[in-house]
Amino acid sequence: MTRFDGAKEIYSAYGIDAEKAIEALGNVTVSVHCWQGDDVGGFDSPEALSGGIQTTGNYPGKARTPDELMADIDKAFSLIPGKKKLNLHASYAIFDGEKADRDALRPEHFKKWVDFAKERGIGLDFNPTFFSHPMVKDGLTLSSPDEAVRSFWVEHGKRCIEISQYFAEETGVPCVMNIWIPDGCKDIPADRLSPRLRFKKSLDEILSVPYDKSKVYVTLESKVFGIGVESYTVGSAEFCLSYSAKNGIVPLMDNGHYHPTELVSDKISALLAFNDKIALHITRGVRWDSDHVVLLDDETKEIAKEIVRNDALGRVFIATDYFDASINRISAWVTGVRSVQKALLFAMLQPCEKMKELQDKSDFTQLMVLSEEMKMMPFGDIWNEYLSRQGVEADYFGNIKEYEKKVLVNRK
Ligand code: RNT
Ligand code: ZN
Repeated sequence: MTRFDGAKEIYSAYGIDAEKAIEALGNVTVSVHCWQGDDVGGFDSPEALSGGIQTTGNYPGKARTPDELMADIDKAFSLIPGKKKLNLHASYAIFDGEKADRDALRPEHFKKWVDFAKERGIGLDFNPTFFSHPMVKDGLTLSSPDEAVRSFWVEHGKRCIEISQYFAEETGVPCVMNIWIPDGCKDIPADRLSPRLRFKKSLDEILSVPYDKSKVYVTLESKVFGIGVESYTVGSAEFCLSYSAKNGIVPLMDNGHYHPTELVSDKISALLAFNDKIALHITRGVRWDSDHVVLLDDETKEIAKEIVRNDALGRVFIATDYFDASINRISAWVTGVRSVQKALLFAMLQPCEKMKELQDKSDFTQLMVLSEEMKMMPFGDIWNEYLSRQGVEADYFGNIKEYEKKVLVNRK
């Protein structure tokens, strides 16, 4: 008997079908962020990373060109099982001849990414880039009181909707376009309302561009604070939720964007009660929104459980968002995305119905015992079977080390 057969039997004693779980996991798409490969650098300007987000570390091998980033994505994707999308930022535009500024970006500046996606049979997601740019004035973009600044960024948003629709049409896969702005204040503002009203107006203007809602899903990401933006963020949770609800767009929760005792796993069901679709940025904040690599930790598992046991896999856009420059970047990619997938598989292997029954009977004693029992189940054997069926190596470290020696260390 193989380890998988043994594990399958153990699970089936609890009424859990491991084969079904493996099949279901193979159908889940994770949108993998491109920006782990180059520390959120992008290719459109030499500006340093700004907007209150930060990468730390200088591990060798950061991708410096589109070709290098594409090669690294290929390497990472070859070691990540299951369905993937690639999540791009506008700052990753590729210019052949003349450069275009953010308010003049056009589909052709992303043609190489579309070719890349088509060759690999994957979809693309997109993000306007409202940071790392000279038109960010006093830390503000869509909420700026300077009309030239505000309208520049509105135009950027509009261009991005056009590009998102182009992605969807070319790849045949709907595109999720996420809006996140870094706008806010380091210290106590005198006026919290006006910037929010300007942000609201800017979003209305961006969304006035006609687009096909079956092809482009616009999402709005909130945030509690950022470095240098500690006292006030324009796009707070309440603002973004209210705007999304009123305007028929999709709320996005990044689990690094809340106070540390708040849990996104608890928020998912609240949003599912009111939204057909929701979106997630899965990350790991350590004491702050530090964007550490996602691990198979308790909160990641709890997030996955909330998606799986509420039968919401078709309603939640799952994306990763972290950036670690202190370790091998490809390993960071693979470890983080695999962690999300492991968490989903773990959730698929829970006796969810039985557990709900126990809750309804208020039998929290048995619920606790059963939950703890589940942690000791031979989950790893099911995961390994999944990897082998997907034709992906379980041990990726050696493979990545080889690539580091052959390719990454030569990037000086
Ligand atoms: C920042 C947000 C945002 C970015 C990316 C690069 O706090 O999480 O999603 O990480 O757009
Ligand atoms: Zn995010």
